[in-house]
Amino acid sequence: MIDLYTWTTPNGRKASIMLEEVGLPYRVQPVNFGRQEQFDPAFLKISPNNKIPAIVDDDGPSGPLSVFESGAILVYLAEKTGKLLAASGPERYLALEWLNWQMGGVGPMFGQLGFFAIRSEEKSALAINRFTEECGRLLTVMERRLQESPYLSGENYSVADVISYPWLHAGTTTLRPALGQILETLPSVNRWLTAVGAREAVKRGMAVPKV
Ligand SMILES: N[C@@H](CCC(=O)N[C@@H](CS)C(=O)NCC(=O)O)C(=O)O
Repeated sequence: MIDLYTWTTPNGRKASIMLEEVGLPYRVQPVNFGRQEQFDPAFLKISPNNKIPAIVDDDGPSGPLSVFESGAILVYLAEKTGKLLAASGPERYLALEWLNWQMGGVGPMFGQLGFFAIRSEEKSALAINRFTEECGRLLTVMERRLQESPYLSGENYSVADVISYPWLHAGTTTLRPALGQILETLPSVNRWLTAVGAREAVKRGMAVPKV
């Protein structure tokens, strides 16, 4: 059995979508930010960066294994099941490129845009402009990629799509007021959002945790 430590945020949902996609049984362990549970010493042993998501797999390669950072979790689950990441060859590296593009770009930039444009009481025009511009740039990179192929890593749905979906979805909901009209001008990104969002595993993963 796998324990998933998560909360109601885009980064947490990358891991729940992946668990739903690969069909492994898992138990949800909510880490309630309202109660600051991400700083509990027991959780820090699993996730030393005090962030969700993290997993503990009782049935790891050589006994129980904990994994933090969503990119590492998705690669671990893909390799455990042989799903959503090619074992070798160009397709594997394309998926890892776009997975890391999300990890280093979309996740942090969309997260900072949410902080400066929406959650922060003090509004810094410099920070808001900087992150709006960078998010817009990342979205146009994604549009160009999705004009070439149905999914981020090519012909097949992969870990790169799973890891990107929750932040792109946030772009259409909570971050929509900050991003403005840009998403509406990107037909391939919208086609991808509709296709990925229609997957049953994605719908189930996006509803985790139930609070
Ligand atoms: N790079 C990390 C980012 C994880 C992350 O930022 N998680 C946020 C929620 S979306 C968190 O746990 N925040 C709690 C805190 O900062 O105290 C990943 O992708 O796993």
